[in-house]
Amino acid sequence: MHNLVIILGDQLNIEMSSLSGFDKETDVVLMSEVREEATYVKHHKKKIAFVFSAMRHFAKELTAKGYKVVYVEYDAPENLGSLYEQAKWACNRQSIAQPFSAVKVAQPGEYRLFDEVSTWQRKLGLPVEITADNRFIATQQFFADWAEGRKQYRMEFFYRELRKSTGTLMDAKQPVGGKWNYDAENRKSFGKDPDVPDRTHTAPDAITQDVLKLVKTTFSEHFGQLEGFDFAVTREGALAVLREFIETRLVDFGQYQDAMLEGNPWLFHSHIGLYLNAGLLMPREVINAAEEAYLNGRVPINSAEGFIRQILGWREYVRGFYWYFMPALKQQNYLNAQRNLPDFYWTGDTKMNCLSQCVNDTKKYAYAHHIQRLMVLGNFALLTGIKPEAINEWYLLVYADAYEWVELPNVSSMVLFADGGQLASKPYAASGSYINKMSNYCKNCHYSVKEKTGPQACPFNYLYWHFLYRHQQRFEKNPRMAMIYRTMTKIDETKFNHMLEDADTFLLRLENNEEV
Ligand code: FAD
Ligand code: DLZ
Ligand code: SF4
Repeated sequence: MHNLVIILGDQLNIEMSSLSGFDKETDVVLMSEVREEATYVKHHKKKIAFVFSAMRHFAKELTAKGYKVVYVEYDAPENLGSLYEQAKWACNRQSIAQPFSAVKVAQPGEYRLFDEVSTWQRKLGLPVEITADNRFIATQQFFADWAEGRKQYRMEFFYRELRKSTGTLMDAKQPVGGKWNYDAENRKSFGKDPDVPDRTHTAPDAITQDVLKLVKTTFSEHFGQLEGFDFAVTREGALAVLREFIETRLVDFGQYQDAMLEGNPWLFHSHIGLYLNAGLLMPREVINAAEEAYLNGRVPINSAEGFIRQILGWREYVRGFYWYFMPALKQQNYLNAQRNLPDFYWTGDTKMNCLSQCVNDTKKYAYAHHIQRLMVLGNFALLTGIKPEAINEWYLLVYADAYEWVELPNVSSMVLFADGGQLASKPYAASGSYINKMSNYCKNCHYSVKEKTGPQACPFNYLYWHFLYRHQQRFEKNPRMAMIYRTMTKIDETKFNHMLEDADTFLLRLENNEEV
């Protein structure tokens, strides 16, 4: 057998299933930087720089270990622009090796590419083996077995199954500490002068410098700032980021995981999402490191459990959810949201300080933390009814950790409630008071978070009630929303009508692309 093993830009781990059984005498790895993957959405410049540099470093690492690697750089004359064309080229290029008897590739993370690769066997006239995507702990079948026969698919119960089956944070059959979930202890905001440790900065080496030059000239039209690139681009570098997180920030991760701070999106988060999603880190080793820190008494249970839940719970769950509900998930629009994406999602130019800060963090770093994505950027999209395809495209291209398998469930199901409640039991809608409680954004805002109506009122306040009012029929029977609908009936009618009018005026301004 002479195998051509294709390694995609987010499969950068020597333990990938497609590399298992690799014969260094006869097999060849193919990696290519291709136009199709780099431009199917206009990814943030920092994301492309990260993926290309990490790919080049991984190819070098494989070569040093004796693997035969054909690496096609973006500007190379033999670059044909798509993964398929490049695979065909490699198969036809007799000089690389003996004619290949098979092509191997680990299952692509995104449905679009999986669908495409599934046609290769017919088109290439060669066996194409799609091996399991082993960058996750749970298989797709594990999720499907759990989901079978359920009406609701709540992360919490899936997570408990994984805690039990992997023995993570378990004391025999009971959760360590007696509780499955410590969320109630994880909602602290910052005081006046929070002492936040710096994140890990990785200086670009020569390979990264070359990639930065390429991205600067080739992808100048893409979103985001390239300057200040300091992501790790190797497994070793990613492990260093993980280590520093475990040693310096995990201890406070729990209590501050929902807090936001002007000018600093990094806070006590781990900043490893991009490394996990590119294969530089594997979820099991990350979970083990956090569990060990708890068992050694270095971090409290609410931090260790809260962090592990993000990875063993949310990350595994959304990936299973994606494959279980695709391709239908992409078409969902339960709330019939039809609005175009406002320009300020690209520019950050809005008088709403929370949104301006979160967009600017995103532009600058290709990063914003979970609550910025959910309760500021997402909340606004939900309340104003931005159409799923527009806001999904935005989220897919702006973050360095974004791939459709994780972005789509988070945006369509969690943020937009577009699946009608398969993922979330109620929409994550909130007024300005939530943002004010969890951040210091409101202090520097043109609008006043305390005011509910009038030109100075925080738009989130009246948009919140407008949202609840226009979807009343859908939500008033939802037991988790009964209280808020009871509160709604108690609001003075004149004041309520005033809020609805303010919301209509605001939505009209948004539609006309006027400054808001
Ligand atoms: P931490 O806060 O330190 O969390 C640790 C890890 O847990 C993350 O690295 C990630 O691997 C995992 N995790 C946490 N929350 C989630 C979640 N909801 N879904 C899946 N994994 C999770 N995450 C992505 O990896 N890619 C995306 O494209 C993405 N898009 C999102 C869009 C929206 C609207 C929302 C609300 C969330 C999105 N998330 C996405 C989840 C989460 O915001 C990011 O994983 C996290 O902010 C990455 O930063 P971190 O590594 O510092 O995470
Ligand atoms: C994200 C990305 C980018 C920007 N470029 C490439 C590339 O040039 N070559 C490649 O093999 N992979 C790239 N990727 C990652 C793929 O888009 C990813 O493998 C699919 O989205 C499936 O998850
Ligand atoms: Fe955002 Fe409203 Fe606070 Fe301004 S007042 S920062 S718009 S929540």
